[in-house]
This record gives sequence, structure tokens and C-alpha cells, in this order.
Amino acid sequence: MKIGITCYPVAGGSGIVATELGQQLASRGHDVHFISYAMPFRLDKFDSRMMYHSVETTAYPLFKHDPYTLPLAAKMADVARSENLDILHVHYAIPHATCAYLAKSLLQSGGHHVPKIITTLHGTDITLVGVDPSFFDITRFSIQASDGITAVSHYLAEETQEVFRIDKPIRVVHNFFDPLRFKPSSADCSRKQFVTDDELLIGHVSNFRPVKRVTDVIDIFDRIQTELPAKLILIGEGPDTILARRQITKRNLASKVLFLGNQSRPEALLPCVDLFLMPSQEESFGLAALEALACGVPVVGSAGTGLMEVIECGVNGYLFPVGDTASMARAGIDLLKDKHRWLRFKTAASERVRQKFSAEKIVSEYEQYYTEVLNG
Ligand code: GMT
Repeated sequence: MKIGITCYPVAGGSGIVATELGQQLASRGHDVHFISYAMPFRLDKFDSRMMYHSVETTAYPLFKHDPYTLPLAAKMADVARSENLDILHVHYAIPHATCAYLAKSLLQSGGHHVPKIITTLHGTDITLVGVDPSFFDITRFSIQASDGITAVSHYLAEETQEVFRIDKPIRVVHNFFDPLRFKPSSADCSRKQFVTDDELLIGHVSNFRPVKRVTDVIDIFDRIQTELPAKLILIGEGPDTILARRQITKRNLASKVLFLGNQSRPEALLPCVDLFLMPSQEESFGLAALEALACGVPVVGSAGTGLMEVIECGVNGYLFPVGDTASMARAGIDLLKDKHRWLRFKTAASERVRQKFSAEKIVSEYEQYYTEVLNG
């Protein structure tokens, strides 16, 4: 198949899933064309079947911000025409599903072949941004106009139906990971870089947006480190990085917390981590938690979110209501103190996710869905 992929190229779950999917599809013999304003973060493999098409914007004194959506739609149409795309798969509804609709109309009006449009919903495009009154109608319209719709969890599919009342079925295709990269051991990872022999290593990866509740991460860590010698590594950055730094200073934790910023190869660090924290307000799936589990790291996260489809509470991690940092910390401490249980959780973590969320399984589900959509 000839497949166009549009995603946000910056660090973030939707862009990572789209990029990994493109790489996996190319390795299966499909031609993949990424269309975005920058080379996607984590697009680090050469494959002659993979190509990146850059969307150029134009500045003009009348524009407050350079318009991106119009050049993106034009580029989608251009690539679809020149590469004869079968599928245009857009990740994150806003504005990508709308641009795809516009590209499709452009192609139709010119009498050209039109690819099937598939929109993958990732989470905040529905739960936070899409529900904003200024985006609601156009988001619903653009999702409905897609030939195929997927969501990354049952939780998100249900949420989308409840909020947007979409007439079409939404196919659930979970996030996935590459088991050759994300595994419990890594030659690149040395605990000595971060902790002494008697210290534990707690980890968190996110884009540091308010929805991630980074201050809860610090609160949980603070409670853990009062009972156990430990350090915290924070991977990623975003608007709440400053808030996190302030809280760390206020609590006198500066010597115990390491900020590592964005990392394109978290698989080189995660195997060193003893416990991963993900106390998000909302999480449609929780790709960072999946990658931690794949590396054999138990996860403590928020119940009532898509994390419930990733973490098996009491088997490879624990789930508590959003904001219940005391219970999250208690569960983490008890697990870390009980070496036998912790080792059991570690084994279960990597084994369970290998069965359910390996690239081999999930990429086949996308391929199967493409075929169904193409056959109408
Ligand atoms: O986690 C983020 O806030 C980034 C966001 C994105 O769209 O880039 O991630 C969302 O998509 C990921 C990949 O499908 C999911 O694993 C994340 O759970 C989801 N984030 C939220 O729902 C907050």
C-alpha cells in the first residue's frame, strides 16, 4: 500500500505512535510518506520506502501567525496526487482530520484519485481540545467525514461516542511498542549514572502538561524517599517544568531529582528504573507507561483512565483515584520493600505487554483495518 501519515512531529504520544507505525509499515514493504512541518521526533531509521515531505508556511504582515492548516491540506493533496496514495492516515483530529477533508475535496474537484482518510484519535484531541466550544463542531464534522476512525483505547472510543455522538463505528487499535527495543535489559543503561548501590530509581516520562499532574509525581516521590533511599529521574519537558522545579526546591529535593529533558531513546534509560509514576488527570492510553512496562518496570498510575487497559492492578502495577498521592506512594513503598513481589511484578510487566501490545500484533491490526476501509 502507499500510505501518507500526518502527525505532530514533536515529542508526544500521538507523534511517536504515528512515527513508529510508519517505520513498521515500511519494514513490512509499504511505501510511507510522512507529511508534517518538521521531521518527526524518533524518525531515526533509514528506509528507502520511507519519505518525509515538509510543509512550508509563508509569513505575511497581515497574518498574526503563519497559517499552517492551509499549506498542510495543499501538501496532503499534492503528495496524494504525486505518490498515488491509497490511504492518508492522520493522527490527532485537530486540525489534521479537517486538513485531510480539505485535501480530499481539492483532489475530488480536480478529478483526481482520492485516498481513503483514516483519523486516529489519541486523547487530548477529544478530551481537552475537541470539547472546547470553538473546536467542537469542526472536530465532530471532520471525524465524521473520515472514511475510517480509530481510537487508542476502549476508554477513548467510549468517551468520543459520549461527547461527539459519532454515527460511524470507531475501531480500537491500542498503542504498541517494538519488543526489540523496549526490553528489561539494556547495555546502554547504567544505574551507577544515577544512583548508588543502595538507592532506588523512580521514573516519570511526559510532556509536562497540566494533565500529567507533575506536582503529584513529586509529591509521591517525596513520600517514597522519606521511607526509602531513592532518586527521581524526570524525562521530557513542557509548560509545567517550571512548576516542577519550584516544588522540588520548596521541598528540598534538588539533590535527589534529575531532569533529563526530552530523550529520543527512552529504552536506553527505562530498564534502570525501579518504579514508574503516571498519576495523570486524563490518559487515553498511556504510551509512556506501556514503554516502562515493556522494560520490566512496574507502574503506579491513575484509575478511571485508559491506563486501566495497560496496567493490571496488583499484577504489574497499581491504580488509584486521580490525586490520591498518599495511596500511590504507599503502594510504591510496599512494593519496593517486598523484593519477591517486586520481581514478580517486573516479570509480569514485560510478559503481559508483550502478549497484548507488541508491534507485530498491533501493526497487523492497522493493516487489517486499512484493507477493510479500502474495500469500502
Ligand atoms: O500524552 C500526551 O499528552 C501527548 C498526547 C499526544 O497526543 O501526543 O498523548 C496522547 O496520545 C498517546 C498516544 O496515543 C496516548 O498514549 C496518551 O495517553 C495520550 N495522552 C492523553 O490522553 C493525555
